[in-house]
Amino acid sequence: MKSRQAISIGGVTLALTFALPSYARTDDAEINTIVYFGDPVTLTGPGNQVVVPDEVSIEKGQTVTFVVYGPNHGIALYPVSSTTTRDDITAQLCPHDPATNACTDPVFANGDHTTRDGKDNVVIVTGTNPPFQRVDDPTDRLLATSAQIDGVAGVFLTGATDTSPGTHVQFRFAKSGRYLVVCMNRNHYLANWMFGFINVQ
Ligand SMILES: [Cu+2]
Repeated sequence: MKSRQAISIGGVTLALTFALPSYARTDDAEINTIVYFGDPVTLTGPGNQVVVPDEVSIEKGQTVTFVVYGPNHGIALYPVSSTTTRDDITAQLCPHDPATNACTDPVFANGDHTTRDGKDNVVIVTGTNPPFQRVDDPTDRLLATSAQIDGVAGVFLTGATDTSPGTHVQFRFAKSGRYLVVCMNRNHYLANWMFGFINVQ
């Protein structure tokens, strides 16, 4: 959108053109926070399987855009208690070798695992794989990008590479609270701890 304003200076009329931001509606002061879903620098392997930053705070009504980097990610979002810590979650995921930071149990991601929040409320029950190919518990979930329908698992998102853009998933947080965002790829979440938090105040 452009607005034109005519100004007369010394008998000479200048037509000035002002370029405005390219949003569809410029009267809304939209505040958006970007969270990288997959490390934007390390594009493959376990090093990619992180949420950056892994904790953000926004105001109620604002949006987060998850900018996907790297392959085979799916996004799921769950409310959790305000007291839930990162350690609360990782204690329920595959133990990591302190030296290599790698999951110590190669079949962990296919097992049935429950994630509870800081108040001990059940947030996610994964079931086993097979048949459940994703981290895909719909209970109280706000968003899922790669859900399984009957036996068919939804595809993962297209992640950006060095030369091509990826998926941008934008979500508006209408209610205050603390939210857990996890990767729906069982190996990414359960073995490699791909999750983060969004605080909405
Ligand atoms: Cu992932």
